[in-house]
Amino acid sequence: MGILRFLTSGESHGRGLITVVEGLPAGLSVPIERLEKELERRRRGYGRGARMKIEKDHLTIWGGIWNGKTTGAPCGLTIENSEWEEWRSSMDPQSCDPKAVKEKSIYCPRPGHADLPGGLKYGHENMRPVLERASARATAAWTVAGTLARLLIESLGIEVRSAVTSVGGVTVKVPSEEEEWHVASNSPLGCVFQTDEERLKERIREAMSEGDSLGGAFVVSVKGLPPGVGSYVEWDRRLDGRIAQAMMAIPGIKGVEVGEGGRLADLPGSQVHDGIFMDEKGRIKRETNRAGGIEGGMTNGEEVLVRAFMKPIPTLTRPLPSIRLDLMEASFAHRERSDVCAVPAARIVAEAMLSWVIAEAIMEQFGGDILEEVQERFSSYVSRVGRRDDEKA
Ligand code: EPS
Repeated sequence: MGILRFLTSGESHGRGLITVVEGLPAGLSVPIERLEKELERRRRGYGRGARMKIEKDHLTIWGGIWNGKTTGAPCGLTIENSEWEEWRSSMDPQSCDPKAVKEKSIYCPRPGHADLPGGLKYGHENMRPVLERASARATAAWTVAGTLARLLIESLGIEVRSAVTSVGGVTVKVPSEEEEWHVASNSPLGCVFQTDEERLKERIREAMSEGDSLGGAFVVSVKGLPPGVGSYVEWDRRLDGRIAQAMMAIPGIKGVEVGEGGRLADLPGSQVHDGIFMDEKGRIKRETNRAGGIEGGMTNGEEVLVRAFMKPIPTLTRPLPSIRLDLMEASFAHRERSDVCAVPAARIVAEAMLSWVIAEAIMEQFGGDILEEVQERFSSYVSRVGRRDDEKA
């Protein structure tokens, strides 16, 4: 059992979502507006479906937060689904209307979705219960948990941001300076330049008109970490391994890279590793950051850079071949309201999940019951080892 943990419950078209976060220190300020802001960022982005215009993500805090601060008790939060009353007859936990259930039933699994293996695994010929849970809707609840973690690491001077790097094969400029990161973080599509944003929109419109869907890639950056967060001593303490797990858990993510990632496999060591030198004040510096801020499963004090690659959404308006499971005959995959591209939303979920992993590692290393204790332990460690990316300024 980790020091910090979270669980969620809820279906995409059920009453709503529940998040319970346990292990946060007491005394952490939790402005509900901040949680709402991250949920709003996750809803934005060109290419999302009609649902995102309807959904309000109405958030309620049930416990663990008192007078704006954590108490040390588990934090329980819910998000209501805006359309619950419309879905109630087919989604009621106790008694559904058989006619409504029939109308919403799904017998033709979508290639690329959890429908088929999930239906076989849990014995659902009508795969409605599978897609209700194997839905990107769940990531709203993850965003709540990750934002609580983010508030904790932000209180230690650690910053998380992200940018979209491609959609459907169209690549855009990756931020390199602070101001660019700021612009990309606030842009609905995660771009530095308006012209790039237009190019991505154009690509999404094209896919939409063809009844298709698109994937893409994004990068998440963490600034302000000292060297030595995570560890090399056992496989499950290695920070890059934990980051990869959290990123791969986001629906649709098929690959994760730290720093230059896979591109490093083709180069000789002399062109890969980041030379170490001392500046005029005797401080340890790096010439480059191809390692993406992680060496030996630990942060090395440079900016942590994580890239993730997302496959296109499996729900297609022009569906692929499938079979009808109840009749065992050839058919086409199920179609329903969906997004065309969820890459800009996934990068917000990735910010939250990366915050979560960093917060977990920090609580393991510097944890305490009270925020001030965590801050004191963290800052005494930082004064010993330094915080290299700060020193660049
Ligand atoms: C989703 C399909 C769409 C998305 C949904 C995930 O919802 P619906 O089927 O109700 O139109 O909008 O994403 C969210 C609800 C969300 O909050 O991200 C799917 O099939 O996974």
